[in-house]
Amino acid sequence: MIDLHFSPTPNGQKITIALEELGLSHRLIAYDIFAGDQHSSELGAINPNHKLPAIVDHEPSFGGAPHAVFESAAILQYLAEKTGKLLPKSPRARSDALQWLIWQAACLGPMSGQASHFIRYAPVHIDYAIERYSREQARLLAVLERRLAKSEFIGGEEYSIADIAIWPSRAAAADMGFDMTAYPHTGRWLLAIGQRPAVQRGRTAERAMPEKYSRARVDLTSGEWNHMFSPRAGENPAFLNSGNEISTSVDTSAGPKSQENQ
Ligand SMILES: N[C@@H](CCC(=O)N[C@@H](CS)C(=O)NCC(=O)O)C(=O)O
Repeated sequence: MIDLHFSPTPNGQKITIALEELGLSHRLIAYDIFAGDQHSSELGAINPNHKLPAIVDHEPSFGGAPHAVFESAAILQYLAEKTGKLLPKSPRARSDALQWLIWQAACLGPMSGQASHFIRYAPVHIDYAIERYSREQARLLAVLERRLAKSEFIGGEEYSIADIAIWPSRAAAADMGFDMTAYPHTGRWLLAIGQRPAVQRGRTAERAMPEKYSRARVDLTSGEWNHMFSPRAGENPAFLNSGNEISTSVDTSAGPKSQENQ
C-alpha cells in the first residue's frame, strides 16, 4: 500500500496518473494548500520541503521500513523502478527519458511556476518579472514542441514517466484556454495521452483541479497568501538572521492588501 500526500494540482496529478497506469493500490491523503495544511509536522517528517506531492511506500521492494519519497520527478522514478514499467529498458532510451524528466523538474516546472506566480498570485504587478518568466516559459515550450515534432513521446518511442511529468500542466494550460495553434505537435501529443483511461482516472473526482486552482488571476486573502508564500516561522534560512539584507523594491511583508487579516 502506498500513501499519497496530495493536493489537486498538476504536480499531484503526475502521481495519481502514474499510480493508475501502474495499477498500484494507494490511499489518498488530501491537503488544502491554501489553508496551510502543508506546514504540518506530519508532512515535514515525510517531506522536509513541506510541499506536495509526497508518498510513503509501506512495502518497498528493497524491504525494511516504510519508505518516504518527495519531489514529483523522484516519486515517478521510484514508482517506475519499483514496477519495472514506464521507463525504457534499453540504457540509451532510458537515459533519453530521464533527461526529459529532469528537464521538466529543473527547467519547465520552475520557470512556469514563476510565470504563474507573478501573473496569477503576486500582490503587485511587476512587468519585468512577468516578462522574464513568461519569455523563458515560451522558449521552453518551443523546445518541447521541437522535441515532439520528431518524437512520438517525450522520451522517444515509448510512453514513459517523462510524458507523465509534463502532461498534467500542459493539459491544465489547454483547459484554461492557452492557445495551442502555435504548438501542433504538442497538441497531437496532449490529445493522444489524454485518451488513456489511466490518465483520465488520474485527474477526475477528488483528483480534479478545483476551479480556484485554475483561475487566470487568483486574488488570495492575506491568510491564504501567507500560507502559500510567506517564510514560515523557524524556516528562515540562517543568512536572513546574519546581517545580510535581501534587497527588494516591493514590500510583500503583509501579503496582498486585503480587508481580511488572518
Ligand atoms: N518541485 C516540486 C514542487 C512541489 C510544489 O511546489 N507543490 C505545491 C503544489 S503544486 C505546494 O505544495 N505548494 C504549497 C506551498 O508552496 O506552500 C515537485 O515537483 O514535487
